[in-house]
Amino acid sequence: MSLENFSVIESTLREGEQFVNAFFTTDQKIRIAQLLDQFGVEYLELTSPYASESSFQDCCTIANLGLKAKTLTHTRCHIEDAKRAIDTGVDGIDVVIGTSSYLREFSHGKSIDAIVEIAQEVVSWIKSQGVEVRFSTEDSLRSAREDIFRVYEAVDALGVNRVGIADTVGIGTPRQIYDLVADLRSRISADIEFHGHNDSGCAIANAYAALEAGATHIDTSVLGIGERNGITPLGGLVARLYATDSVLVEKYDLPLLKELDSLVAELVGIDIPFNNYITGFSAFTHKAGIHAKAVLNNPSTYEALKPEDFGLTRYIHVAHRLTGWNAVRNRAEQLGLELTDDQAKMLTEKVKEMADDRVLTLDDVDTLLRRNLGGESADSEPELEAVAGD
Ligand code: HCA
Ligand code: CU
Repeated sequence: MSLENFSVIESTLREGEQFVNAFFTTDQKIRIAQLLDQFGVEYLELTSPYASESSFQDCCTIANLGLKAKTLTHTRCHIEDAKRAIDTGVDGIDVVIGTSSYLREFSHGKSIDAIVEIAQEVVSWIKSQGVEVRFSTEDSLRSAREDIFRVYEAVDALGVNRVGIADTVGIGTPRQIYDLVADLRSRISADIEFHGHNDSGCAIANAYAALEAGATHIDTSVLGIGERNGITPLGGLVARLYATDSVLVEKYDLPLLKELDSLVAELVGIDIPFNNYITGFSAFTHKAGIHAKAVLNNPSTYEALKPEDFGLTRYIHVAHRLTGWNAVRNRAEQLGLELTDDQAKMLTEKVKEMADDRVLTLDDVDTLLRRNLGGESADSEPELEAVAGD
């Protein structure tokens, strides 16, 4: 199992550019690349230089930024594409060809024999140029296993650095991925990369299963952006690995995740989803009174991830009818107000009463606390109209 020894191939600047809203200027690509490099990803995958003239120029620019991360570009399995890729100065080339019957029939029209032949030609040529080469079979999950293994074994014999399994349509389950990777692991010596789409919600679990089965490289993008609903998100993979053992991701500058997610969300014109791993706005918010009480005593009761390790803070949501008196008292303490147990319980009942009528704000609760503890008797009825304040 290679959980201890994995690398991220960060593909925001390749797969991510295939997200419907994505258009990155050169400067924006540089910002993304530099921030990902600072975060500590091991590889950056860049759009094929064959895609357009500025894609070529941007590839050259990023390959020459002097980043710690290795730069890769992504190409079809053609010698001309590979030549153009070499001209950019990247550290490696990720080659891909479709092996499923769908793609063989409706995309490039090649037989498996023809794929093996061209794969050998392209991989040998790239190797002769002294850069890393990865060979991946697009739509691996809907390809016949004997077909993809023939291709992988042929390129493995040539000394390819990595072979890639691509769940192009997001159809695989963790068990299928585990089984496929484990089988492949026993047949070849090259490293194994996994690229998984999220159409059916398994992209993170599948990436994790691939690592458990012996894969060493996982493709990600920031927020998971990519074709359709995207691929394994960088933050989600980090959350998954951290929850297993935070040591696994200590090599990364975790507080930069928030900046990365915010930057990419802004550049592609979306919000960070509320339920996003680590950086979603409610990722560290506790609401029900029972949860709040336990979290105030020991955050691990309801937190698998420590917000402080990501430069974030937890939030106890007080102003609602599920609240509890420990949470209310804690809020009072934050305001510098001392509450006896009885006062806390009585004021909590008032919060619940008010919250049964309408949505409360934290200001409402603060006003109630201040009124009742700032001189006025705790028994006096809060002026609900005035407290509403909105
Ligand atoms: C693509 C398809 C791809 C390739 C993945 C890979 C996929 O847009 O070229 O190179 O391993 O999902 O199959 O992203
Ligand atoms: Cu993809």
